[in-house]
Amino acid sequence: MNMRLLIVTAAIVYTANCAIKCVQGTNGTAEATACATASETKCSGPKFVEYTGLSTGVNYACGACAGETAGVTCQECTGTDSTTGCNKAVETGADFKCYNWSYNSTSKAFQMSNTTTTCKRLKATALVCNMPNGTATTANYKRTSGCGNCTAADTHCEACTKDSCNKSSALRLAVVFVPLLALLVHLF
Ligand SMILES: *[C@@H]1O[C@H](CO)[C@@H](O)[C@H](O)[C@H]1NC(C)=O
Ligand SMILES: *[C@@H]1O[C@H](CO)[C@@H](O)[C@H](O)[C@H]1NC(C)=O
Ligand SMILES: *[C@@H]1O[C@H](CO)[C@@H](O)[C@H](O)[C@H]1NC(C)=O
Ligand SMILES: *[C@@H]1O[C@H](CO)[C@@H](O)[C@H](O)[C@H]1NC(C)=O
Ligand SMILES: *[C@@H]1O[C@H](CO)[C@@H](O)[C@H](O)[C@H]1NC(C)=O
Ligand SMILES: *[C@@H]1O[C@H](CO)[C@@H](O)[C@H](O)[C@H]1NC(C)=O
Ligand SMILES: CC(=O)N[C@H]1CO[C@H](CO)[C@@H](O)[C@@H]1O
Repeated sequence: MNMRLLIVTAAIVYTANCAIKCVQGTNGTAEATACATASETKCSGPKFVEYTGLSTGVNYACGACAGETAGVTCQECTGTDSTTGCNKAVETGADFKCYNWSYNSTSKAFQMSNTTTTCKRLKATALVCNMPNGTATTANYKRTSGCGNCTAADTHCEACTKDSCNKSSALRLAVVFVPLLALLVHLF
């Protein structure tokens, strides 16, 4: 066998084995493994939406996002032969909680949800809750979730940066006044 033939043969063998590696499975825990189809160029997986979390029902897989336009619940990337996988599970920061606010058309005012919602974030993302301000209407506060920042469209919106911080001011006043009242009652 001459040298040139050897190189060509080696190149063919190399190309044949050169399938990209993607994380595969229902969760992102597995190491990336070689794709069954050698011509595959993309990996895909569930999309992480800031403050909402990972989309459900989308698998980690070889190939482009199936059945939908990439970017809604699924995201794709260009594969390599690294066992890390370009579609590896994202690193998240600690969950936090916020109250939702919804408009009550009977009382004509925004009211706070009785329970908090768990908010999800990426590792480097700040903790933020939002709430309508005192003069907000459905036209200028359109958020349905208290998790995350105010958007530019929500002009009558305030944000705060502590866990469960976006409580109603009525509740806050009660917290301040009850001990004060108790003190006054005690004094007189
Ligand atoms: C992820 O999926 C694998 C394979 O289905 C399973 O063995 C493993 O327990 C799962 N891990 C988690 C954290 O759900
Ligand atoms: C809306 O406000 C009315 C009047 O204050 C109250 O009776 C009703 O329970 C509120 N609705 C909800 C869903 O909280
Ligand atoms: C919170 O709970 C009260 C009492 O159970 C109820 O009247 C009110 O409608 C609830 N608020 C919301 C936003 O669901
Ligand atoms: C709510 O925000 C708007 C826009 O910044 C402002 O004009 C309005 O005074 C605010 N209302 C309250 C009660 O802070
Ligand atoms: C808050 O809003 C989010 C998004 O609309 C929803 O998924 C969640 O169930 C709500 N939580 C509460 C406590 O109402
Ligand atoms: C959201 O709010 C946080 C905390 O104030 C801030 O650090 C971050 O830049 C804001 N993000 C956007 C997209 O405005
Ligand atoms: C209880 C509490 O801290 N509520 C906060 C909710 O968010 C608004 C907007 O920043 C703050 O002003 C409130 O203090």
